[in-house]
Amino acid sequence: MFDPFLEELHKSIREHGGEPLDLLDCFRLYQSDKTNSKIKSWLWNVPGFRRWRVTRLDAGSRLQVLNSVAYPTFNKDQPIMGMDLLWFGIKKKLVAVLDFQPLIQNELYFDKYYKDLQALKETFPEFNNQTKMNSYDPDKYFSPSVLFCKGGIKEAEYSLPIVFKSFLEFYWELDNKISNNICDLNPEEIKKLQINYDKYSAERDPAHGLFASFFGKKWSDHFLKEFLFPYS
Ligand code: BLA
Repeated sequence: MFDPFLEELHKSIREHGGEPLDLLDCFRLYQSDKTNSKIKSWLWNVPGFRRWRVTRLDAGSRLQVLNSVAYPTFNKDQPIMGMDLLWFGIKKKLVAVLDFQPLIQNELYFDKYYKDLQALKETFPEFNNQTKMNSYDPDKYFSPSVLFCKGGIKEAEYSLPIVFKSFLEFYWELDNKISNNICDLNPEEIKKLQINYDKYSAERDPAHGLFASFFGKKWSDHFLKEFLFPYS
């Protein structure tokens, strides 16, 4: 389901000067014969970013996932790129969340970075899911322009490819936005906010139980702490 998106993401990272980094073997690919599922991850060194990770989980018709987070270097106050795409094949259910995850909730910050994302959201009302988030606080590291779709095959096949492509393009363009720091965030503060993002996400991420059920608790704890959210 998500392989074309994975390829597009990796191609786009390479086009922006990204180089693959070495990863522990157990993070690069881990599989469970018992549950017939596998999980692959990549880590990229990308100019302007201190860390860019990508994960693809394949548990057949039960679940397909593409998840990626890009952390800009501490001298830039631009948002963290976060995407979480899930396809529950048996129920034919799509959960797609794509956001420029804001370091702070501030109107000036939103004016600076979110015009394109907001326009994209307005073009695709199916990405304007209004149901309350269960595990996360929408006002913490999510923006008012978050693209959030709970849909089915129609959204997965028709809207998501367009939304995904535009989302990535708009994220790369953030770099071209005036680089002076209008919100007075200095590198020390940016570092703190990014560390808090990892701590907060490690606590809230609804994936942990799911990982444990597919790959066992020991590996899942290791993966969460060392790969997904190393600052947690
Ligand atoms: C939801 N993400 C979920 C859910 C699961 C995962 C199982 C619940 C799905 C449902 O509502 O039925 C799974 N999350 C994963 C997996 C990984 C992961 C497998 O991190 C790791 C490989 N989540 C993110 C990022 C964002 C994000 C970067 O990891 C930001 C865009 C958002 N995921 C996100 C949101 C929900 C979600 C907002 C809905 C949760 C809610 O309703 O509170």
